[in-house]
Parts: sequence; structure tokens; C-alpha cells
Amino acid sequence: MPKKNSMPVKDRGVETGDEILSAERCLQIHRIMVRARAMEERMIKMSKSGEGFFWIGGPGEEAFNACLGLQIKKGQGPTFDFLHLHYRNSATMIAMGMELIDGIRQMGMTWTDPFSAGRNFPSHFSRKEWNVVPVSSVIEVQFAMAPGTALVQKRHGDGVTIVVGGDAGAAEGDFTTCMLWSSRPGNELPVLMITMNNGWGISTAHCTQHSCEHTIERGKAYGIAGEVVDGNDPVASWFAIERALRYVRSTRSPFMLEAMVSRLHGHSSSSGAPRSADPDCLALFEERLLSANVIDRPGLERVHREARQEVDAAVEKAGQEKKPTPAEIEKFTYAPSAVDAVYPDDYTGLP
Ligand SMILES: Cc1ncc(C[n+]2csc(CCOP(=O)(O)OP(=O)(O)O)c2C)c(N)n1
Repeated sequence: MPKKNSMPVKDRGVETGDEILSAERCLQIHRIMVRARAMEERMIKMSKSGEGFFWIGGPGEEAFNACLGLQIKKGQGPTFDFLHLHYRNSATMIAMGMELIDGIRQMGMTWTDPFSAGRNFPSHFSRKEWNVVPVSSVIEVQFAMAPGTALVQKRHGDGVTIVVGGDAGAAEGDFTTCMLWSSRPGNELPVLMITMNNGWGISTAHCTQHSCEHTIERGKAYGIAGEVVDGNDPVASWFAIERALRYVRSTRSPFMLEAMVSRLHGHSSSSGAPRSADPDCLALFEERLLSANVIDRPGLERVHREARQEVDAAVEKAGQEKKPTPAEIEKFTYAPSAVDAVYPDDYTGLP
């Protein structure tokens, strides 16, 4: 961690308490956040215009997620980190190198969607060469799977497993399964359990569901240490993730991190995805970047303009790409059903 020195902070970066993130790193994180936000807000429009049907994603979680993606040991196999993500992790994927057009492709259900060939919901990522295990719509099952990859990593290599979910999902037994299997005496597993606490599970408020204020408090019963961080603050998030990963990598045992975040567009397009008045991590970060002289207003506008252009070009290109036909829908499934037999290859629409 860079220590304070006599140079003014504005020449060095942005600080939270004693922690200072360099100007270069701040600009990198900011650009990822802007690109993620531009992609997601365009995807919401696509859900309303008929270019897509259902939207769910990560506006409000970008600050923490961008910092997470930049600290992943990326690659394939147990010597690299395994990621069991949820459907609000777009900024993590973008920080790891995902092209915006790939998020747009899944939203537009094109054949070229690299995660599901146009078959899954948006933000249901999957990337074998980055150890990104397919995101599940069934919430929290990723917490039951995470000990599996962590067990392999305990035995081979120095990668760790990172599993992410929402606060409401932590009520599922899968969350407890993860704590239990990760903390067996003598068999502790290198798992970083992350809860993104946006205060809601669709329309259920956190305070009406959980008797403890923070999910990480449950770790105490399993001897798992944890930390709560302001997930709207990229500086605090960066260093909390760094500490947590250092702990899991060096001790080969579990740790819990809870990021307090905002839900900026409701749960999904099913609730209309209206903009909420919750604190916006991007707007908050931009104020700090300006006051620290890390960037000026024209500089901010340029980042936003470039992101909009990138998304516009992606939507234009993806809109011209092939979509799977009903006849192709069961390709890549384990057990093709009677649909294959009933509909010929050139069938173009279901009744
Ligand atoms: C096992 C299961 N139960 C219920 C649902 C329906 N469902 C989808 S998202 C959601 C709320 C999840 O809330 P939280 O875990 O806090 O994550 P958030 O969406 O707020 O990020 C629920 C209940 C589901 N998909 N899977």
C-alpha cells in the first residue's frame, strides 16, 4: 500500500483514510466503470425496444467489480483463479478483458454470444479459458460449487477460488455449505466468499430477511474471518480485495468480504429497471477524481463519449449477426427432446 508522503494527494491519486490509489490506477478503474455502465444502460434500452427481452445486470456494483477483475490471476486450470460469479459482475468481466460487444451479443441473443451462443439470459457469463464457471440463474448454487474448484486448488498450484453472490441469496443453504466445506479443520480451502449487499432480494428488504446486519457475521461460527467494505468506493474496495486475496492465497484458507453497494436500476427489466436515487459509485468517484485533479471535465466527457461510441458500434454489429433458429435451439444440450424430431431444420417460428 502506498504510504502518505509530503506530496499533495492530488498529484498522486485518490485517498480513503490512509490508503491511496495511484492516479493511473484510478483512471483505469474509472474507464472500466464507464464502459460497464454504458453497456448496461444500453442493454436496458434493448430490453424495452425489443432488441432483447430480459435484462439483469450490474449498475451500482461497478466500483467493487472493476477492482476485483483487475486483481484476478487470469488463466485456465487450477494454477489460476476460479470465478463463480453472479449476474451483476459485468464490470469484473470487462476489467478482465471482456469486449463490450460480447455482453451486447448475449443480450441480443446472437449465435456469436461467446457465453451461451444466444441461449442464456444477459450477464450469464462463462469463459473456460479464464476459469469463469457458467453463471447460474438459480441463485447461490455457485457457493455449493466453489469448494469443488478450491479443493483442486488446495492440492495443485496456487490459484484461489472467488465466489460472488447477493445478500438475499446468502439465506440459501448453499451459502452455509460453502462455509462448512471451506473451513473443515485440516482441510481449509482457498475460497474468497464475496457478498454484494445491495440491501434487496428483488422486493425483500435485507432488514426483513436477516437477523444479523452483515452476512460475514455468520462466518464467525465457522472460524472464517471477514471484512465489510464500502463497495461504492473504489479506493476502499481495491485495498479490501487486495488484503482478502493476499490472505486466501497465502493461508490457503477461506475469507469473507461483504461489499455494501447500490442497486441503481431495480432488480431487473421485470421491475421496469427504473433509475433509483441510491448513491451512484460512478458519480461519486468522478467528483473525487475531479477534486484530486486526476482528470478534468473534458477528460471525463471524452471517456463517456468513447464508451458510448463503443457501445453504439457493438449494437450495430451484433444486430446484423445471426441468431439461433428454433430448429437449432437444442444444439449443445445433453439430451435433445422431441422438438428436434417435430420441427424441420428450416423451421422459422414456434406456434
Ligand atoms: C434458488 C432460487 N430462488 C429464487 C430465485 C428467484 N430470484 C432471482 S434473483 C433473487 C433475489 C436475489 O437477491 P440477492 O441475492 O440479494 O441478489 P441481487 O439480485 O440483489 O443482486 C431471487 C429470489 C432464484 N433465481 N433462484
